[in-house]
Amino acid sequence: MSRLVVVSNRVAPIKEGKVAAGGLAVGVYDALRESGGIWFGWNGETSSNPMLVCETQGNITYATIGLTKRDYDNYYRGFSNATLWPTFHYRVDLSRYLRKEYEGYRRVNAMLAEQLKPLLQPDDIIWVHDYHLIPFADELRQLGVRNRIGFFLHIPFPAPETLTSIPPHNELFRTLCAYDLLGFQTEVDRQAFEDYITREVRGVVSKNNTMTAYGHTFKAAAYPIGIMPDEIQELAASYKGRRHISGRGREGEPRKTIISVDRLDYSKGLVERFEAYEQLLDNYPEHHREVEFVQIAPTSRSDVKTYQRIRQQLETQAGHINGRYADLDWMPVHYLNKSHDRKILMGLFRTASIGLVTPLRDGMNLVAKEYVASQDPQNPGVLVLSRFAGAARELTSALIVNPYDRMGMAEALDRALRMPLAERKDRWENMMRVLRKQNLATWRDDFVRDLRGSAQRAAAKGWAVHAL
Ligand code: GDG
Repeated sequence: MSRLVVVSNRVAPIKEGKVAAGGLAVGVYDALRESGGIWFGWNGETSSNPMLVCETQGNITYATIGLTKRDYDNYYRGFSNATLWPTFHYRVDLSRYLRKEYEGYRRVNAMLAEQLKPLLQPDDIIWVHDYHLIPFADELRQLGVRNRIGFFLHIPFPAPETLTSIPPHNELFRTLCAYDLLGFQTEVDRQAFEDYITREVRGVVSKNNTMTAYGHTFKAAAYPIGIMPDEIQELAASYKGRRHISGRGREGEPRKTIISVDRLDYSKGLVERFEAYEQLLDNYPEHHREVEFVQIAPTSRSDVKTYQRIRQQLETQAGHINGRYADLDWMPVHYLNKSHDRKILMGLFRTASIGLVTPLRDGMNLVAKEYVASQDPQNPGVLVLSRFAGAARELTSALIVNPYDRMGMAEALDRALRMPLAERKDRWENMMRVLRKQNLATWRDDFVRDLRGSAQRAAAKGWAVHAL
């Protein structure tokens, strides 16, 4: 079997047998372990003289390199996270464009391609991840690399009108067409990409998701990322450690917990969610003292200004709700910026009556899937899920809400708090079936199979499948 080379913005070596890391890292790691190969990317650090470092564990080589401060500012903080991230999440209002940052983005992609090229073998297949690395295949091609290269976009692919607000969109998406296989989270994202290709560049779409644009023929399809639901079920059930101490309600019953876990990011809809929770307390006084809301939001990208602003806003909102409603023995909102061990999180999900997952836009949202997988089959909680999360395409038995509708969300929370056991079980079983069918292994295997398949087709046609 040919080797797999995974390229991602961040590389975090995983120690054998450790399950602490998030789902994606584990899925990619498993694929690498199966076929052997390289995991290549940024080591997460800045340095004045970055050098490639290779570390081999078993059949996987971790090849990582630092970034100069200038490259970090332009490529990572700048074009990736201040232009592409907001625009792809439909927040053109938060997006900025600076030509020097785009140049830095292109420069880093070119540098990374140059660093990877000497490590490649002729029949390696290369799997590139996410929006930081759109031009990566094009840079490799310019260096003469002819291996098969696939790309998976973890975030949404927006409608063409939104994309065209990025000034160099034409050049950027021309480079995207240098891949052999493009993977999106949902059919909606794939369709948006097709719309861009047909409307903006007059590309041609043929059968089996094959497209031709800018002189390249490639395949574009949806590969929804999943989790390993049975492993999470086991992890959540085995957690015996410290739990969230929720007091007792008016009748002496334990309070019901509503839980949300997100990176602190404006795309996750935290502000709107806090407003909806306040609306629940305003509209339904019968839930006072009977319910509490736990929001875990580890900070991310804290050196980007918009992220500092949202943090301040949430602190104000949490203080405001608690100021209005808290009592000596009841704290309606618990807002925690600390990150938690994965096992603790899954344990908390299991005890929470409601998983509240309401992003304004999200490629997939693994938290929604993890909440469902953590539930006690005999007494499952209710998932309240935004229609704008990719996960809503699969988890149709959740209570689906529009995060812009504060009143609608408060009604859904009230309904979830009252939902009878039989209905909760029914919805949960439907969702577990979906999670088991389309899990992390199927996501990985489907993508890698299609990428290998395209390599075999190329070889059969006598195309060069080797690094020149
Ligand atoms: C991107 C896309 C897409 C969170 N807090 C803690 C913690 N987490 C874990 C969760 C989950 C992961 O982080 C977050 O994944 P999401 O999918 O929810 O969101 P993004 O980070 O934005 O991921 C997204 C994903 O890529 C995969 O393709 O679904 O749409 O934006 O696994 O559990 N884990 C631990 N402590 C925490 O405090 N251990």
